Amino acid sequence: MDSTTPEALAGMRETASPATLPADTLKADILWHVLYSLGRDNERPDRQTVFRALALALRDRLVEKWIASQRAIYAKSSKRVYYLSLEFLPGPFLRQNLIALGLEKEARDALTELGFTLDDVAGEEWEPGLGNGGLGRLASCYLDSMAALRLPAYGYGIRYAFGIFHQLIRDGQQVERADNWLRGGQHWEFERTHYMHPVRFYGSVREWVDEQGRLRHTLEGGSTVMAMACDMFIPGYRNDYVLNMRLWAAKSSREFEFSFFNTGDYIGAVEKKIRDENISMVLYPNDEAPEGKELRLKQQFFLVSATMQDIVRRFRKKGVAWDQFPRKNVIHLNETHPAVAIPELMRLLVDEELLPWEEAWYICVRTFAYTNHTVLPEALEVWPEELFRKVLPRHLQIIYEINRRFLHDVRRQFPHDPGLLARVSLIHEGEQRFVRMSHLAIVGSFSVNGVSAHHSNIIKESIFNEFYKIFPERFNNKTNGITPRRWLRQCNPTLAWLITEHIGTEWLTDLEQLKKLEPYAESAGFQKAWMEVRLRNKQKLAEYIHAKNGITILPESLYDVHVKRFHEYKRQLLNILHVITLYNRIRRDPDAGIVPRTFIFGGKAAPGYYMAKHIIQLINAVGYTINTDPRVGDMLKVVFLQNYCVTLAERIMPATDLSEQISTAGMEASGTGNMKFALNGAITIGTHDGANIEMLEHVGDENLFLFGLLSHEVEDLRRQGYNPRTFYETDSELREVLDMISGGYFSPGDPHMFRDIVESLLNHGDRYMVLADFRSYAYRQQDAARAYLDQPGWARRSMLNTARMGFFSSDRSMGEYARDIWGVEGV
Ligand code: RUG
Repeated sequence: MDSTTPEALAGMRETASPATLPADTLKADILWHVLYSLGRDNERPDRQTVFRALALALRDRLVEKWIASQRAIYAKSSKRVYYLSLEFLPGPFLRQNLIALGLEKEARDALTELGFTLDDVAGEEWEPGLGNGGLGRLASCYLDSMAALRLPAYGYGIRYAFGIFHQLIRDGQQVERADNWLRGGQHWEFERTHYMHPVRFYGSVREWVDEQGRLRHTLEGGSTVMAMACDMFIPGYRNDYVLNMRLWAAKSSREFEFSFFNTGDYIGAVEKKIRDENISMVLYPNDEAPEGKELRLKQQFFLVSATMQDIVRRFRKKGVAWDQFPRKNVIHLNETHPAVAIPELMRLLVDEELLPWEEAWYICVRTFAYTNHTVLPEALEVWPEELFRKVLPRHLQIIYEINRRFLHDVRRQFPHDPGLLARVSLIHEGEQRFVRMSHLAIVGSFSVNGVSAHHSNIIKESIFNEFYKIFPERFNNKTNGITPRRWLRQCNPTLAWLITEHIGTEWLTDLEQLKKLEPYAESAGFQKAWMEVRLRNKQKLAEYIHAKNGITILPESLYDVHVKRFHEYKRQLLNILHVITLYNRIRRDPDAGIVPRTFIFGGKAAPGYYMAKHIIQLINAVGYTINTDPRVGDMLKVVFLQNYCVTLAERIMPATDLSEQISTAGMEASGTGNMKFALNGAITIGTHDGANIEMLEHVGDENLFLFGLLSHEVEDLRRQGYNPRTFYETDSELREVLDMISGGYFSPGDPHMFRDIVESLLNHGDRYMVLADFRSYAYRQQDAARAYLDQPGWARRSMLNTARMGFFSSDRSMGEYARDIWGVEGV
């Protein structure tokens, strides 16, 4: 057998860890589940049925290991980590679970006997899109690493019935379709239909004095929804350790009321039930710009309330005093979205446990830790006070009390800066009042971290500078990371095998081991093997593109890839301006010696984000013009792959030559796509932003193409009065490109179609400094093209990128969180 095939890879070192169940058992289990769990004839099950049965057979194994892991945590009485996130983006589970359990080869064998291939069966899985992008995907990488490190951790989120929308491209435009990921049933999870917590919204607060003369608060009225636990298991890599990702689904409390069936208004009662269950119906599709919608606030509290009840229930079992709570629990807030957990814990301690405020607050600020993921002002979450009061009246009171005490302390600490109080207040005062969730999260947490060194500095120096002065000890950095199990071993099995053949398997759990590849970077034989694997990956992507988009691309061309959410700060627009520049050079001189390139775009725009959707349309229009222009031929192709998601990312990462990470400096908190590409041997063209800067430090500037303004230059330019028109007037290539877009070159049927894009650049301030960075980007692109012509040189750069990405493992990130923030160790 060819040793570089995925089949061979599946067998690699499987004997090193306990693959306890031989193939016939797995096969027997599949057939058993086909018959008894799915109720189908198991003589000739179809592919979807086999997928479901295999998932169930694996879930059996996962649950056994999960029980054992839970027992170990109890036995050690470990401090527990609760990771709260409104989003998780796990991607398909099948291959990950097989790899982690060491059952890939057995599964292949069992499926072969049943007349299927693993690829076919894996293709039946519909990934849960329970996140928008980077933030949710990071949470899933972190769960994988927590399991790998055997941390006593739990992930908590919401089981949205509809995840991030399914994107179609119709006539070049984004069209959104509902993502009904549960329609075929869910085979990885356990729905705990008898395991529910009540969650209370609305109502009014009654104040009263108890027999001991204490002022008490009771929420009266309002409505209650039940939170039902749905558990999904996250196995550690070959370590028999399994974590639980507990997702809450909303169930109407009316179902549990006798009167529900007795009511005179039966239909009305059913309508109310449906309204209650709407809470977990759909994920909000906004990345970076939250909307102040009531349902969203209810979702946040729904997650928080159910989770806090779970945590408290588990803590109570220990029978220790409340002051031990922070020693036994740490609650991590993934962004401010679950920050209402802070007043909720206060409410539990003060209103229900009757602890004095000071004691309760002492517990609170030793329990919570908060990660910030953005510096975009519009992404910092605020809630209209009125809305907050309506949905969570008691919590608003508590926030006011937290604020009163906090401002009192600030006044004492900084008596000579009266304006400071308004700036740091948890409440924004103005025509309308808003609750500032980031201020709440900082004041209520013992740790506040950014997600790259650069971003953490920006936090300290600008957006949260005043909090940094008040609480300097709270601020720290934890650079993001990605799991090498999914983002190399799973998505790029042939490269993973080539690496393993040379340096062994340790890199799978200690990514710094990839450094051992460095000496091979100069070896002609290894370079050849490396580039062969890469070419094969590129061929596969070419086949996929041909099948999906009907476009034929050259696998030997430079694959220049820009996949991520569409947002103006991520500057897909800058990329397409450069594409048009190349097009013009070819039009002027077809023999100009342009390196053949395939530009690949992918990503979703928030449905209400006009400009982002318009840029998608422009890219498709430019693509159509270029791909059908006979003068261009194979020299340039532009492809937009619809519905970018984890599954698609797994196809794209291994086949990319050049990775576009070109956000305006100072705006991308970290990025994690940048890491996935580089780990798979792509070379980055990027700005001095987010984690790109640390990647540069690790891979070396000869192996990464950096360009553009630095963050402080962006700020300076803005302060001095940035005039994008000067760039238009002085750069003839740029002018030609912009004139073509606004003149209707790419939209002959509607010449005005893209005029507002050019307007936004020339006449509305070019907020993201696309024009200011255009020329240095175009130069750097030329450097990249020249470098690509030297294939051995490119091979060396590619290998060194992979070899030097050890730092960017999420195992490293999680290790740092565990040691520096959480104070927990592996079980
Ligand atoms: O935009 C950020 C990325 O830079 C970052 O890598 C990722 C994970 O830390 O989080 C993204 N993000 C930020 N997604 N949503 C937000 C704001 O809520």
